[in-house]
Formats: sequence, C-alpha cells, structure tokens
Amino acid sequence: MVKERTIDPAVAEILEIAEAQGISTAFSRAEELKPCPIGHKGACCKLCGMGPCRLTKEGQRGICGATIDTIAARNLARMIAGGASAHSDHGRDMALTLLAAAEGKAPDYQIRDEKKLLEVAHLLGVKTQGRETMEIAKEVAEKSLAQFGQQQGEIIYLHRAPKKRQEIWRKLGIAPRGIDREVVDIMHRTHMGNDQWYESILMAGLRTALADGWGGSMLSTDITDILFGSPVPLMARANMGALSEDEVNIVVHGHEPVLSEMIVVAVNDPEMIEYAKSKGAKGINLSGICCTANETLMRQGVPTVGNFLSQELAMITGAIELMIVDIQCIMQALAPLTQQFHTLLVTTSPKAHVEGATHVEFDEHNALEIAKKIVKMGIDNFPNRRETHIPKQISHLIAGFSHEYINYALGGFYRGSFRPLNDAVIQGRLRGVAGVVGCNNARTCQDYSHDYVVRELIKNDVLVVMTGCGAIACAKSGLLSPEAAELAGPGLREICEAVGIPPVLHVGSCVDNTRILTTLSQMATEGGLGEDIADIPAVGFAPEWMSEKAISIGCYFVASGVYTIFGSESPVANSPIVDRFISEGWEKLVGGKLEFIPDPEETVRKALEHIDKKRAALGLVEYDPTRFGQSGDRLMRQFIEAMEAGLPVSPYSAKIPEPAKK
Ligand code: BF8
Ligand code: SF4
Repeated sequence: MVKERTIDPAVAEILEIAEAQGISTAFSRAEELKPCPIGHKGACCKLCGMGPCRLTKEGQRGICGATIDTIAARNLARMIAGGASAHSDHGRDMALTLLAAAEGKAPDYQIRDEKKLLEVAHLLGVKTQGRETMEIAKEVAEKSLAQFGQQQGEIIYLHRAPKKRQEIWRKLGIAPRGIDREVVDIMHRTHMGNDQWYESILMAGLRTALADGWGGSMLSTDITDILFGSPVPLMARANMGALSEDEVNIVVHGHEPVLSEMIVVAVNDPEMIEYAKSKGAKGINLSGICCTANETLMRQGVPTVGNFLSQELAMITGAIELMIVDIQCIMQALAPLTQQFHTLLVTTSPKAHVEGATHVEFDEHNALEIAKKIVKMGIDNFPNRRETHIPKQISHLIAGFSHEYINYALGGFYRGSFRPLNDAVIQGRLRGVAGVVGCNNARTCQDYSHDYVVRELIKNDVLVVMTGCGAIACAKSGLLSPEAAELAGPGLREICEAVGIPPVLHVGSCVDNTRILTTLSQMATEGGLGEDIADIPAVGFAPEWMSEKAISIGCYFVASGVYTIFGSESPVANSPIVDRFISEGWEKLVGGKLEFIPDPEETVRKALEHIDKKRAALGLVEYDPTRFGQSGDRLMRQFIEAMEAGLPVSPYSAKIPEPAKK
C-alpha cells in the first residue's frame, strides 16, 4: 500500500510509522477524500450566489445561462490568475527588499551580484555610468515595482524574448500591460455576467500567465540573484538523512529566500552555536523543504529534506525542533501535528497565518535580529525532544545551474555562448531539451512520474532542466548527480562527460522557471534552431502538478511557444471544446499547446514525437544514437572522484561550498 503512494524510501518508512500510530497525513486523507467528479473536470461554477451550478447533462446551462465551455474556461483562467498572483507577489516582496536595502533601511542585505545588477539595470533601461551601486539598485527596485502597477503599454521584459515571439504576442493582443493589471483583468472578466466567450477568456488567461513568466517571476529571479548571488554549481544533499540526531534541527519551508537567507546567517553565528551546545545539542543543523529549500540549496548548499508531500513526514520523525514557514505550499495539517510532536511551527508572513502556530512577523528592516530570535526558539525547544526516527536516506546532487552558468560552462570562460548547446542539438548529439517542473500531488504516487519521465528523457538524449518539487524528487533519486550520466543516451552522456555536468540540471525554485525561458530565448537567438522558441525541439512537463502556480507556469510556457504536458486528467475535460482549444487552438495561435495526459509512458512518447517533429521542421539530421558515445570522460571522472572522496567541490564552482552546516 505504502509503495503505491511514494517511491521515496524515507517517506515510506515514516508513513509506516504514521499508519501504525493512526496519524493522518495527506497520503491517508487522499484515500479517504475522493475528488468531486464534477468539479474535477471543470463542470462546476460557484461564481455567484445563485450557484453552485453543476452541469452534468448534455447541453445543460447554469442558472444565468452559462455553458460548460464558459464555466470551464473561467475556472482555468482563475487558476492562472491565482498562480500568477502568488508568484508575482513574491516578486514584489523581492523588489521591496531590494529597495529597502538600497535605501540603507535593511542593513542585513547587500548586493551580492553586482554584475547581475548592472545587467538587470541595462534590461530595465536604468543608467549605470558614473553611478554608485546603491543608487543603481534603488532605481532598479523602483523600475521593477512600477512594472506591477503599470496600466498601459507592455512590460519591459517581453523584450528578452525572440523578436518573432514578441510579434506573435502583439498581434494577438496578449502582450501583458502591467503585472497586477492582468490578474485583476481575469478576476473581473470572469465575474458573473462578464466575458462569456471561452476563447476570449482563455487568451486573456495566456496574457496573465505571460505577466507572471516574463514579469513577476522573472523579476523575482533576477532580484534574488542580485541580493543573494547568482547560483553556481555546488554539491548538496537531499532527503531525510539530512536531519541530525544530535543537533538542533531547524527547517525552512515555503518560498521567499529573504528570510531563509537570514536564517542561514543566524545558524552559523558562533554565539548561537554555543547557545545550542548549552542546551545539550552538538550544534545547529539547517535544512529545507519545498522551494525555499531550493533557493538556499542553490546558493548555500543547505540540504533539502524533501518536497511538498514530505513536509508532514519530516515532522513525524520527531527530530525537528522548529519549522519556519513563510508563504505558499504550507499544509494546514502541520499545525495539528505540532500537538503530537515537539516541533514548533513558526509563521512569519502577514500573508500566511496558521492557527495553532506561533507567529513571529518577519520584517526585512530588522531581518537578522528576527532570524536569530526564531533560531533561539528552536534551540530552546531542543530539551523537549523525545523519541526520534530519522530515515538514513541521503542522496548527493549538483545544484545551482543558472542560464548564465550554462552559457559559460558550455562556451568556456572566455567565450560564454549557447553555440555548443545549439550545435549539439543540430548534430543530433542531443535529441532535444526538456523542462520538467512542478509539484507533488497526493492523488498520484509521490515522485514516481518525475522519476520515470526524466529517466526516459535522458535515456533518449534529451537534456533535462528541472525546478521546484520535481527537482527535489529527482535529487532524491540520484538523477541530479554526475553518476546519472551513466543512465543517459550516448550523445548526452558524451556532453556530460566533456563538460562535467549531470544530465539533469537543477535550475532552481518555481519562480526560476524563468531561467528556462531565458535559456530557450538565447537558444533561439543563437542561430541554427529557427528564430523562435516554438522552433526549438523542446518540451515542458509538470508530471505531478497540484498548485495553481503550476497552471500559470504551464500557460506561460505554452504562450512562449512550448508544447507542455501536465500529468493528470484535464481539469476542463467536461468541455471537449475548451480542452481542444487549449491544445490545438493554442498551438495554431501561439505555437505551444497544453495537454493533460495521466499516463507517464504516453507523455514521454508524445514528447519525443514532438521533438522529432520539430527537428524535421528545422531540417536537422534524424536522431541516431549509434553515432555518439565514443568520447573521453575526463571531467566527469573529476566530479565522480571528488564525490567519492566526500569533497564538496565542483571543478567549475566559483565558490567552494562548505557542507551546509557542521
Ligand atoms: O513553488 S513545486 S508544491 S513548493 S508549487 Fe509548491 Fe509545487 Fe512544490 Fe515551490 Ni512550486
Ligand atoms: Fe451558476 Fe451562472 Fe452563478 Fe455560475 S455565474 S454560479 S453558472 S448562475
């Protein structure tokens, strides 16, 4: 039974314990609580007080007369708006932090990547010559913030897309005008008695998704890099074995690195470590869950204990003194668990209070002091620890691939370029590229689809980039380690060996999906693979999605020209018209299409078919794996040897990361 719920042995081990003790988890609740068959397929409208109207019969209409197509389209559009608002509000907070830092009001934050600041200033049209760093940072923050409230025109970052793509957006009228404006547009448009034509609703949905991908999320990634440094590859660890038997375990969970970066500083403070020792602990051990884990993993090498579906189980180990959460993907089930285990749950965002948790409001003006206060609460809780059960599982991975790094790794120090990547695709050494992203979903076996899809793709010489909980899933199963190159097809393996990268690249958290957009844009402008993202032999996957944010991400990939496959039944299945429009209809208009396919094998088959179709359209040689696989493996060896020796080094790393905390 447990085996059907997860492929992660650590989760399975704790699930057995939970079951034996009758502790409810998302896994058990998913079995008890069947999804509503009507809402599940998009056939329920509850947008006004005359409803909910549940359309179950052919040709039936809601009380206002709404058809199944209108209802399904409105539901999907509202999911996009929900997701876009979450990402973008996160981006806004990053911009506000940059502003406070630039004005000298957030003294604990610095500009860690000046080069990136100058690049972003250039992109946003901020003058840099003869100006102080903080002056530039202030204007970059203000310009970014203005993107949220902009009412007319179009958001600046659209210019980062290939010219042809921009023209498609303009011609269709889906170039976002301002980030917040597009979210409000959807909420208004889908209000009772407003836009009733599914096509118009769904095109507006794409515009809102673009405001997320090329707006709020992209700004978020850029500003995070400016404040905390652009990631470079480093070695890290994943899974519950990262929890410590004899140290104070503090876990960061949520999404915004503004707080977790300060926690990293606080747990390394010698005074804090001494204090922990005074309470009988050997030290402080920091780890993470979900996307804030990805943020600190990428930049600081902080290990991740698991992804979305691991959060309750991590607490059930009995080993966590304190779990700090900020925003998004925090299960409400955590608070009741703190009554059975000694863990303190601390909420920090004014936007995410949890009944039963302790709230310590975070304020960037006072960041380190608050972080230390929270860490101290965790240390004080150490003497309350009772019996623990920490699974031993731990995997090693290389994390921290930005598009800047991919550019430099492939092109070399002096001639950073996407040319080698494009050439590899052109020659057929790489069949294509894929982004595999998104959540866990308690309706499907945890991590199974991520693992399956990624293994099949790399076996077929498709280079995979990952973010979010998907990246954590594959980190846990070892696919983000250099050794995984042995599972890759001959062409991809050759590249991994020559360049010293794993076949699956961890590019960050969910807002960092924008790194994939930038990479694809650069591939399109580099030459040889057409002139638009839609021409590239590329696919997007969200095999185990559950969040509205995933829907927004999927839709901005589609609007950017990517065939994107979600691993579930379609949430608009009861409207075949809408279901067809978001695949065939969108493909005709924007070049990308959205499909929901529950069977992982079928998703891979369709993805490879699509990649080959794109290769043929570009006139590239047919993919033939027998032509490759003869090259040396010098750099790959270096990686593997370093890893076997337990050295936390990567031959390409600009920094030599400390093991997260010891
Ligand atoms: O933002 S992948 S479950 S943690 S929503 Fe949430 Fe989904 Fe995980 Fe990251 Ni993204
Ligand atoms: Fe029913 Fe129309 Fe109200 Fe929706 S908007 S709940 S379909 S009456």
